[in-house]
Amino acid sequence: MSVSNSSVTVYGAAYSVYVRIVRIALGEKGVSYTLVPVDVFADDGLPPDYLSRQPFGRIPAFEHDGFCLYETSAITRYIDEAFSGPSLQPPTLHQRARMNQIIAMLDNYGYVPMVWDVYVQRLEREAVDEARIVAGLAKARIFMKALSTLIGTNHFLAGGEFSLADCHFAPMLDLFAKAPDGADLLCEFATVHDWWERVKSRPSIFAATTA
Ligand SMILES: N[C@@H](CCC(=O)N[C@@H](CS)C(=O)NCC(=O)O)C(=O)O
Repeated sequence: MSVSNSSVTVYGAAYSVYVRIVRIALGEKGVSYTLVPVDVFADDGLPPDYLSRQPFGRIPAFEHDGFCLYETSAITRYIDEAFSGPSLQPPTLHQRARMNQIIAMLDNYGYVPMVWDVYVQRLEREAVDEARIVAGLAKARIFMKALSTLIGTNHFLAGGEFSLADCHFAPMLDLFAKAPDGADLLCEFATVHDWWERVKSRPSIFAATTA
């Protein structure tokens, strides 16, 4: 189905990994949208009505012509299917399964070690918890090894075309590689390193990660 993109709204903050994932998917599809600022870490808390959009208090939330949605994986699949433009889900059953596997791995095993344990601790905290960084790097190494195996000789994460898995990983790796510890670990995994070199200046990724 392809429907009008007359009114698309993303609720969240430009710094957020998960908001960036949604913005990359919208960028790939060429969909214009409004970003309504919601700072989930603001001292005065969330806007009073925000929990009606996202009951768990996370960002992003999404609305398209009155249809409201939360959970980034659901949002990006909706974006891919609702709007015309290049498909962000691979054509074959096995590649789609691989894409979904990588997205689940990122949510469950990649995000916290790479972003919270390494990037945030190293670059966003005055009192750095070195033990947490060491533990995060160990988990990130397991993740990178598993991901390298899955990428194999693919040009993109789930096959020959850019997919929702690439949208999902880019903002996490962008932050991870900003930390010197993360950049060093990335250099140990040539497959992932080379993928990042290929995609990091892609317009949708560059726009979302420098916003
Ligand atoms: N399962 C959510 C996760 C979103 C998420 O964790 N967003 C972060 C910002 S990148 C957040 O809202 N964190 C607030 C918190 O942990 O309290 C999704 O897929 O949308």
